[in-house]
Amino acid sequence: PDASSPTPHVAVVAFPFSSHAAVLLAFARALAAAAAPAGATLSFLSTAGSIAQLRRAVGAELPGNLRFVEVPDGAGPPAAKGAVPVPMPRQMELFMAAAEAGGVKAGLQAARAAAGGAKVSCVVGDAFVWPAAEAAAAAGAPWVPVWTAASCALLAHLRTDALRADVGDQAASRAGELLVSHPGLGSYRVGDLPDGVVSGDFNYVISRLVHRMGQLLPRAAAAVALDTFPGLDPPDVTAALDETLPNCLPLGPYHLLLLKDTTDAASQAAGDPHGCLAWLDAHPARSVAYVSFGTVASPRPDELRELAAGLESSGAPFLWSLREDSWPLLPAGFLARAAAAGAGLVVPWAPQVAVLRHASVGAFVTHAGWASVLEGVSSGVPMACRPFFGDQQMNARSVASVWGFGLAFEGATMTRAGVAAAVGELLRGEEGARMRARAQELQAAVAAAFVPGGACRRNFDEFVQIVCRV
Ligand code: U2F
Repeated sequence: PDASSPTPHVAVVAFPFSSHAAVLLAFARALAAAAAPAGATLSFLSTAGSIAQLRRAVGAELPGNLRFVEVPDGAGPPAAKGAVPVPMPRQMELFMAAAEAGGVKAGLQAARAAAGGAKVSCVVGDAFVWPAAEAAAAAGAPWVPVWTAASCALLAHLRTDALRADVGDQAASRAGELLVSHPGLGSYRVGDLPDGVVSGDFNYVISRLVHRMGQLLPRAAAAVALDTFPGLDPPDVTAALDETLPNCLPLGPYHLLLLKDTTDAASQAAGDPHGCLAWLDAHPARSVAYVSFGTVASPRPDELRELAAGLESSGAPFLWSLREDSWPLLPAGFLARAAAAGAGLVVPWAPQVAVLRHASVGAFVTHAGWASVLEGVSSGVPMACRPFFGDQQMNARSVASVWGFGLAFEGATMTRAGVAAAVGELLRGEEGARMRARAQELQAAVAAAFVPGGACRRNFDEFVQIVCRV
């Protein structure tokens, strides 16, 4: 671009909790690289605490045209924060209240100041942070939200008012009923809907923010990035989204945007302090069960012990990413037995993307968080789902009944026998082989979408063009 014409200044607004901010930063890094030829600069807006965490995670790897800009966390000055840790839902409430009360607007002003006065020309952001829509409008910039969960969950949030009108107070008695009168949702039961849509606490911070987001998206978004790829969502889901939202761009799994192609896992294998990959190297192909429940969910102590016993009795080697505060809850002698026999490795954190791509991993026991489902399927690994909250039940339903590349634990609970049977089926069973074949089909679809000129690459190019308009 010549020096006299304005260059794009893109603000990227994060939801600074769970895995959301890290996913959005990966997205923003890909955007920064792709938008560099247009002379674009990016301001990544998050809270001070989240920025510190992200800096630790990415180290020196930030692109030169991306800078962090702080937005208020709503918790007040450090002195007022006190010694008692604030529970996560309360932190989210404080953040959203601050965002709504001008926090995003202030962030956009700070971004402008940090960029030498360059006006923000587009506001991209985690769709959760709906106050970004108003802040963008006030700044005269388009709002281009990024959805980080499944398409079917987005559909549920877009249709929340209609779903509530339909289901009323009968969510429990109608839990098994298919949602056939709601476009795109006909494969899901009332009981599969995300918490806070027709049941659960409508006042919970996430319930409120996704409800408001669903109302705003159709009229306020200029385009919407979807964390999916062509071939994954059934046609009725795609059609229902296309009908409701402007410029839906499926361009996920987002973690692949940063890679040259889907086999370029080496760049993501950095940071394996617990030696997971070396441990996997010592096991035969497709023999290991990998277990992780993401960044928030924790099984109850009794269920954790059932899972541990089930893994042991499956006879399969297992790699388990388990937060250290849960280790004391494991059955007596479990860790020692696992280590002695080389049968199991329990770590506080695993490089999950690289782990799932490792040839030794043949099964994935997961909470069905959306990033995990996508990482599993794009590695061709079948999964057993134990959903906990939010959208996880809906994702588990998709995995087991819509896509067929995995199963869901009966009664959504893990028992010793259930875990042993699920792991055995996925690694050695006939049904498991069909699930693996289905996962591998979709793995091939992801790979095709991410070659140069593939569908997701083209959609990302279109996304870049939209957000770089000045
Ligand atoms: C919330 O998701 P979570 O953070 O609980 O779960 P995921 O969406 O599956 O994301 C977890 C990420 O953390 C990574 C893993 C995923 O990218 O690779 N990870 C890792 O690298 N190593 C580990 O040892 C453990 C995890 C929410 F709970 C879900 O219901 C939503 O679907 C999701 C998206 O909105 O956000």
